[in-house]
Amino acid sequence: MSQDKKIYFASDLHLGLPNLEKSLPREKMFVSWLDEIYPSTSELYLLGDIFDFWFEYRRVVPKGYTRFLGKIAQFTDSGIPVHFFTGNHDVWMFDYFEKELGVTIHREPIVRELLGARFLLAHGDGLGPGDPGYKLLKRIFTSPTLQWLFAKLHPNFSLWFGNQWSVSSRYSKEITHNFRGEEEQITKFSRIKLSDEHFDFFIFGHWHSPIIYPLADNSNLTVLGDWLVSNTYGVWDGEQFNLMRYNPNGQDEVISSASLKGK
Ligand SMILES: [Mn+2]
Repeated sequence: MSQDKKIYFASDLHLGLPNLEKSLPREKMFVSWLDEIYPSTSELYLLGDIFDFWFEYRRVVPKGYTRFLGKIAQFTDSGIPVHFFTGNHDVWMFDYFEKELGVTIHREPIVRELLGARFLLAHGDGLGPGDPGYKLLKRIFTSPTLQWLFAKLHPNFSLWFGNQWSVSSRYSKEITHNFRGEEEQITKFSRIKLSDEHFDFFIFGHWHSPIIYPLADNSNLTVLGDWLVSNTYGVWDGEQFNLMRYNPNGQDEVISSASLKGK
């Protein structure tokens, strides 16, 4: 890898799961990873489900996460762009993080040219053909009316309720999802995109199984994994994309890599 600055990708921290106390060691580990990458980071992408449940009121936000939020502020205050994607668990991040932390929030997949390669980045839920039930649920969750009504609830109740809902939702139970290759919605989605235009890398969170899956000779799909079991992240230096496992006590382990090939 070159010594130049790199772009880092991580997702599915699920901070707060199952409660603040038990999530604290995970938060501290993630912050120590952020400390390690800080000197070499040119940009940081967090691809969703950062929080297991998040809902912000106009004047009130959930307790906790101060170490994580402070570290993110250190990145943005020193001019490193940080991107938050909303996941299916933290779809209700409104403008607090943009105003307070200076991060950019993305609610839809984005296309980016990063150090000479074309990326499509998304959390990964509700993409591709099919799954009408989930897509309907997502429409309900993003409805301004429902959000307005939810904000009328007392925070002690709404945040308790949201946390209960989140812990019992199917994605918390299915922590280790086995990637099923061509069967996956994100694979189908990526292939449809790829038939229109070229992408070197598709990067997703959501599925909690760290993998680089080749779509074509010069195009790869990555699922970043999570910080509940895998502690994995992606790093791109302009030549090679590595999927890595963070080791707080030594060298990080390379799980899989893909290099940029001629288009
Ligand atoms: Mn998740």
